Amino acid sequence: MKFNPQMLQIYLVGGTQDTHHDSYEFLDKVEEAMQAGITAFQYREKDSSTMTADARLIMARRLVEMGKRYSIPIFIDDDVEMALRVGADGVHVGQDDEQIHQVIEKANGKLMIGYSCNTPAEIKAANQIPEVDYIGCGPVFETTSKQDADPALGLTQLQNLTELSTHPLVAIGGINLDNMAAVLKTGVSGLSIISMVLDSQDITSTIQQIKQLY
Ligand code: TZP
Ligand code: MG
Repeated sequence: MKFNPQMLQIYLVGGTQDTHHDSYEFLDKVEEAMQAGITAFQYREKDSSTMTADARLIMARRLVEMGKRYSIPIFIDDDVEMALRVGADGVHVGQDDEQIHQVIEKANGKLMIGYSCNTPAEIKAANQIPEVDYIGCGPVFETTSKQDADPALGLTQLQNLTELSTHPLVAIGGINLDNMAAVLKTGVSGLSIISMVLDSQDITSTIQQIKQLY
């Protein structure tokens, strides 16, 4: 699948740690979100999770199959080998993960590339890498979904980073129904979210509300 910035509009991120380590609940919620109209999904299974490497691989394959059914791109967090193995559409790489140039080389043009940046220096460095498709930027606000999250950027700094970046940017971290419109006004291409969707009592209605921003 070829990258298009519209894919960033409603970009759901998650793993079983976001549904109390319940794989069935996780798959059901992701499927409801796909039906309701998310524009991309990233499988992010964290170390705190109880899943084995085999179980993660099986989960990734199911998500890729689900993504195909709904024509929604699937990114794998921080594991280019797994992304290639399961036929995912892309890989997302953080600053502390495998070196971006190494990931790009391994992906060999077969995967879309997302890269986390949250300082001006990181954004400028990413501007020099044409293979990067989008930048994930955050946390914008405080979040409980990432244990090693950096301090919150706030909207002004997010807007500065958006203006500095030549790649499209997706905002992440603490985005909810009350602040999402303000986040979008900074000029980002989309909203990346975990708990607003995966903790919602009504995922379909939550996604309908996000859709109305566009
Ligand atoms: N990276 C920066 S913040 C974050 C990640 C993965 C977690 C975002 O989760 P939530 O629940 O949308 O705040
Ligand atoms: Mg990572």
